[in-house]
Amino acid sequence: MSENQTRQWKDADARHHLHPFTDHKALQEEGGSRIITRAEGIYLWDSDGNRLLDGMAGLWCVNVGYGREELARVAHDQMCELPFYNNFFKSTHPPAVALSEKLAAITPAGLNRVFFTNSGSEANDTVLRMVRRYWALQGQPDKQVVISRKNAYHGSTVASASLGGMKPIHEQGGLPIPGIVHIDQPYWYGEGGDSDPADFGRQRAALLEEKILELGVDKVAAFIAEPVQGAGGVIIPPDSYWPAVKAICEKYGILLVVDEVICGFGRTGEWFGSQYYDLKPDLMPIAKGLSSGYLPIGGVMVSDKVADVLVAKGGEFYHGFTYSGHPVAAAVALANIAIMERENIVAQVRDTTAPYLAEQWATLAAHPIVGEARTLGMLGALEIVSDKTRRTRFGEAGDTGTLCRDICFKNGLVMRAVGDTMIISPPLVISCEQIDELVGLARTCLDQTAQALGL
Ligand code: PXG
Repeated sequence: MSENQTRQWKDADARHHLHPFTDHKALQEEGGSRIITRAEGIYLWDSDGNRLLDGMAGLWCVNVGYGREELARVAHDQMCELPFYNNFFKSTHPPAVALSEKLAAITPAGLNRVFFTNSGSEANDTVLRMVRRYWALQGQPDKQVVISRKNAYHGSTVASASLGGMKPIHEQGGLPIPGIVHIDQPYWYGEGGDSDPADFGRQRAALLEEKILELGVDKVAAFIAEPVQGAGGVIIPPDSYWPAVKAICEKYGILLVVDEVICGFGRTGEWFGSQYYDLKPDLMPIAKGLSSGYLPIGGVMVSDKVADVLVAKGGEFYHGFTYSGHPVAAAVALANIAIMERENIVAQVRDTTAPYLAEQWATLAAHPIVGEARTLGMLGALEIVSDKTRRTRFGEAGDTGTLCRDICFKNGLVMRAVGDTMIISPPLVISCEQIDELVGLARTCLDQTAQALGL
């Protein structure tokens, strides 16, 4: 691509394109967007011809890697056969049927039905409406409140951003909407101080019980959480956390919603994070890895417990999207799952590449500016600190993360910053040699970050 072409794209982009989660003033001051033009395997190329190792799998989604022509062919064939028909008004089509059957087979036991959406955000909007409908049908219309967690990410629509627990998001636009409350997260490194991680995990789980009792069981509909918080900074809860949360949900009979938008489809080394943590979700939102991001598609897996009520009690659920279960997206998702099965990608992550990543990533903990290096499956985080014992950060929160992220881009690595936590979520097809490359690049970038900080 010529320099001229790149300039034209950047200029047109600056004039006409409002990007998601972007400070446009700052973007333009920095010279505009990076233009990504093609990709193959775990690598991206920009319009200047630079190669980047995509440590984020796009946006936590390209699980089978880039360049899968098979998926393009499936999309092509489905577009020729039936490019669109809806699933409303007593209709459906073969791709939606086949995908729902497949999802029932690969998701945890008891989840046998899917409500299709186009994104994770829409899946979580569906969750909010569905849990309230469930309790209304059960004769308990006052059970309306959903408990979530601070620093959770569940999407960007009004309902899903409200379910999320990110303060800066809530501050724009008067969120959360009523009926959603947030408890503290199980972030031991950031908030656990000197406590024992297992005790801390139990304490943070106990907050759920306290909140249920404070609100009254007759008011609480559900608890929603990601198995491992992704956008919040790859927060891996202490092992004591999930068993305690699960027991509390069971004790009080509130619905457990496990948001698998990031953890689903192999990211943890199991098909679903719920299997990793032995959870039995009542509702399970999915998206991203469902199609490896090749086309937009999401959904909510619905347990027999909930679905049986929705179906048995009858009455219409006034909810759905034009493109719910879009035939082309459904066909591609099905083919994506077929690739994962054929290539044994989940087992390879669990048995080979995730243990290797864990081992190699852990070596970064010795770096002078790394306070903690953690992984779970194909998720990883580095806590950047100025003082390892006190866990103090450099200067303004987030500045060092941004500095390190920019250095990563310059060195051909996509690694994201959440505040001063650096995170990765590479394509699941990354090999051990490529993990060496990823960790080597991360180390170089940490060195250069330390240097830029004057160390
Ligand atoms: N739930 C979870 C757990 C997510 O991570 C959503 C729901 C919403 O999905 P959609 O498809 O509506 O985007 C997500 C999305 C980031 C980042 O910066 C993360 C997401 C989206 C955009 C940016 O890490 N996760």
